[in-house]
Amino acid sequence: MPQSNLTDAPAFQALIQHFAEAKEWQMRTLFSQQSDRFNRFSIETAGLLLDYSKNRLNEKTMDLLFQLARECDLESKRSAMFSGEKINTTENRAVLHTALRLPRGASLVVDGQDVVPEVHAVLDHIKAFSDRVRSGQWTGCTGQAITDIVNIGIGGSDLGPEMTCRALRPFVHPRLTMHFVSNVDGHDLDAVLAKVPSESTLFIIASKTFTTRETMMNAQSARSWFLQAHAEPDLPRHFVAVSTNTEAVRSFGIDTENMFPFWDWVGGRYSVWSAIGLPLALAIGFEGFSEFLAGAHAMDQHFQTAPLEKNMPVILGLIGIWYRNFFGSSSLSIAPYHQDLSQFPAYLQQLDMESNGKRVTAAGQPVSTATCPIVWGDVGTNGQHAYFQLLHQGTDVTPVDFIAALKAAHDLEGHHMVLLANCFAQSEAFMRGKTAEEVRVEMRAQQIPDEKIESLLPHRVFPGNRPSNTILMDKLAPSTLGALIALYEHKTFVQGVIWGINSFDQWGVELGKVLAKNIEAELTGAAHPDAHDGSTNGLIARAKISLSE
Ligand code: G6Q
Repeated sequence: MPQSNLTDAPAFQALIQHFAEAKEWQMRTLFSQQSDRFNRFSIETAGLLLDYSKNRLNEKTMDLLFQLARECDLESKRSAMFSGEKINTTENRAVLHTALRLPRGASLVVDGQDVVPEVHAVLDHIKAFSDRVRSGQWTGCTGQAITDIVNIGIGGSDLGPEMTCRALRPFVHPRLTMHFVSNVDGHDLDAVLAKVPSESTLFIIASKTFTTRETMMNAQSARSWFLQAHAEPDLPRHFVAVSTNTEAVRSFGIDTENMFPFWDWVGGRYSVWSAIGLPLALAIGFEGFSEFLAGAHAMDQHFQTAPLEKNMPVILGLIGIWYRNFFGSSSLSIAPYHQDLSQFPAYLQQLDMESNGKRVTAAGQPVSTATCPIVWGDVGTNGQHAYFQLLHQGTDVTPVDFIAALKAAHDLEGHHMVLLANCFAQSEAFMRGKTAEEVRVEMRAQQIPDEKIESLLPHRVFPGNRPSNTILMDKLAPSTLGALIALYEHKTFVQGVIWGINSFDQWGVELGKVLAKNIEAELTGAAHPDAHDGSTNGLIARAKISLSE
């Protein structure tokens, strides 16, 4: 039932009623009443386990949430995405990152054309190129094998390759060092150029449009830097491009033979599976990249075929709806207990907040409920020594997603057990909290006088009942990373469908691409003292004083 207002959906109304009761529940009680709660509220697929038992919900909550998903036509909207319907209506585009992970031989016809052969033609090109670079057959202009790869891109053309290359660090070719430059702030490029030898560095200019100001400026500066030491005909051995804009790539001086294309139906934040993933293929090899795609494809198949009740991305998405729209949680913390996933929270921040940070429905009407929460986080155990204070004892209830790998990729003794123990202990502490009586017993055992105990008591009590999910994998490898990213992509899709928004445009980001142009001209050229508000005029005038010194 496509309702005009989400709040009018019968299941939404039933959830409001149900929440009046559920908000009083204590998870400690739920666990003591249901000894098999872990079995009831956990699911395993595509190499990932999701334990969602430490949440303020029961079977009825989930049933109502599944009903809500059905009333929002989740199943038909899911089919529409997978079959290539133009669900990104404001840009009139299909949304087909899932087609990038289809195996060779599959078929998906969009606008009368099967896209799978094109996808695999680009993958073949990526394979041939990455094999040559990794084997040392592709050399720089002095005949040296490539030692350093610099990806220049921003947003979706940076976060995916950088996050995945970092996540799969143990799989990276030992001769290759990966670098990522995104910020127009010259300190970013300058720091990388200071480290890399021009004769053995390969630059990848990654931009879907090949017009993004930051990327083009960094690319031009990298080109000038290169030409200080080498000649123009040497450029093609050191600069390749990933783009949809052949003309702009050619006029930059890149041989279009070394251009890796993708398509308008691949959104920036969903593009790591396309040629935008070239740095990852170079770093871990094409076989590893194929496993990464296969991991995501396994999650796609699960999402596409499993009933809602046994569907991991659906469950994860609906739990998020429960906290956002009923408990009023305005943020979601991502806590990977894995150093190599240090960029994963930032990656999810873009995926989720750029997709679902919307205030009107796909039909252009104001939404009737809150939409995307703020997504943030950092690796454990580091976060425990910083902002976890607020998560334990602050005034807001912030749901947390814990992510951990059961096996480590190092053999340093003891570390991994300590890491895992901390991960599990934190989710337990969020759930249980610590009652006044438990604090008293603990302090008495430490021989602390009663008077002192009572004065410290309010500070040492933990309310608990704070929800979390835990996602476990055997080890962080190309296939599990692929499945993990796809899990969150589909979770984002599920929530976008419930909120009735277009998760695949980004007009707020487009605005940023044009806003600075006028001010840039004013900073470097003639001032227009009255062009802006008083504050902006004042800042421009003050900057010009320093810039002219
Ligand atoms: C992603 C966004 C945005 C985009 C960048 C880079 O979904 O649209 O982050 O990826 O602005 O754009 P180009 O690849 O066109 O340079």
